[in-house]
Amino acid sequence: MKEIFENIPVIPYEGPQSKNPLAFKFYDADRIVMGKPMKEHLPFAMAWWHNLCAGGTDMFGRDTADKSFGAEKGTMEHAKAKVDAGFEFMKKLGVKYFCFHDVDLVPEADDIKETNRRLDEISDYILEKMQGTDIKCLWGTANMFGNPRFMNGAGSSNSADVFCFAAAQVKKALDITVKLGGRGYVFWGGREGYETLLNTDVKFEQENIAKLMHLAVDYGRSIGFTGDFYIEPKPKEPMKHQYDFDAATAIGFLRQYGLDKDFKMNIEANHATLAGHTFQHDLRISAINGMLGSIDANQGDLLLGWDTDEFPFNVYDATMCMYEVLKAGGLTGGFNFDSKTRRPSYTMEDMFHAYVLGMDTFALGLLKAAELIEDGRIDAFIKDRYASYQTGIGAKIRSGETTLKELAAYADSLGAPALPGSGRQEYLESIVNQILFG
Ligand code: XUL
Ligand code: CO
Repeated sequence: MKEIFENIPVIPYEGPQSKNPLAFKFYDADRIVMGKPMKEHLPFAMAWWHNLCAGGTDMFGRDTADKSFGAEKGTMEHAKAKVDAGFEFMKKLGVKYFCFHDVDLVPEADDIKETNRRLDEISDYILEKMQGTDIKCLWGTANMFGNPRFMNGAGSSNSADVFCFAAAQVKKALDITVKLGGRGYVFWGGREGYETLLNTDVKFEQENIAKLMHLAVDYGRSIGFTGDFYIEPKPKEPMKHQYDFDAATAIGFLRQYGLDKDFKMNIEANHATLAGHTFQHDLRISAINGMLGSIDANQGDLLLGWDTDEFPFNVYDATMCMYEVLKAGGLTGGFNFDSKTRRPSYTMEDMFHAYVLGMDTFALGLLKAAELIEDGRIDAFIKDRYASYQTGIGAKIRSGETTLKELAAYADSLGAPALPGSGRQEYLESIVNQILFG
């Protein structure tokens, strides 16, 4: 078969001194880090939508990038050309997973039965392509936000008919995910939120979202899906207020509706920052609740207030992300580049440069996070910071063997309490810099 990315070779690892734009400087797939090869720490995935579909259209202008891959857009030939392009792309980069929305794979027809027939056809083709490779599906999802019928949400729609369309899409997307051996299934609540409380019954809508998720779990388990379901929290955009605001909110929702055994979080960096958190914060909240499942790897721009989906470039953030991931014992999911090249980066080469950047950023993050952990100063500091709970009154508080009365008497006996130990933030930040650049 003729190559689509004709001038692009298989991307080699050449090391930090290399000036070759089409080589990895830090991502060395087989290098062992903390007992495991990098490629196992970093199961990277290609996002079908950004990489194979998005051409750079924004509110003010049309596509700059040509993603026709030699076929006429809107046809099944084009859908297949995207599969060809995607597999060539992943092979050349050593990316082992992909993620998709149903309508990334095929053009949506007017009739859902025809869309589903197209999905059957394309998933047969993808399965064929997967054979003889070690490329797998990380997760699938249904796009329940693009079609005008979802203007008021999917599970949260005021229309029961729309709810049924959402259910039909989830069912089919689950079928395809299972057919392709996907590790997970994502719910990103695209329009599951509201614009104004003047027309919205929040409780009713949230109950319905939970119902849709329960129906999905029941169906998924009945067809042999053993992976994790994920909620991908996001506070806003496209809706003014989205129900899955952040990890803490989504985890509370899952527990409230009895979904916490089947669901974990898919944390996207740019969504966490839109919620006013750091990426690391939402990873930590997920991890301490046993719900760190998967990651949408990208970054936002703090000067802009929207979901810019940039390729990860910030090594501090990647380091702190990998610090959380290593501490959590790894991901059951992976690192999906839910990232797009900037609109003026419109060539095929740019697609590769972007993945080289993203993969190298996370490889660096992994190396530096491992060094931080092996260095031990941060862990030792944190342990020491809470040392007053190891013995005496502190130990009694932890073990629950005390009363408010006893604590008050203890405070009385102290008179004026000593200040707690210094937080030493500047010292700790200098350790991070030393490890990053020393
Ligand atoms: C949107 C977003 C989605 C989800 C999947 O902000 O992140 O692409 O990852 O629906
Ligand atoms: Co995402």
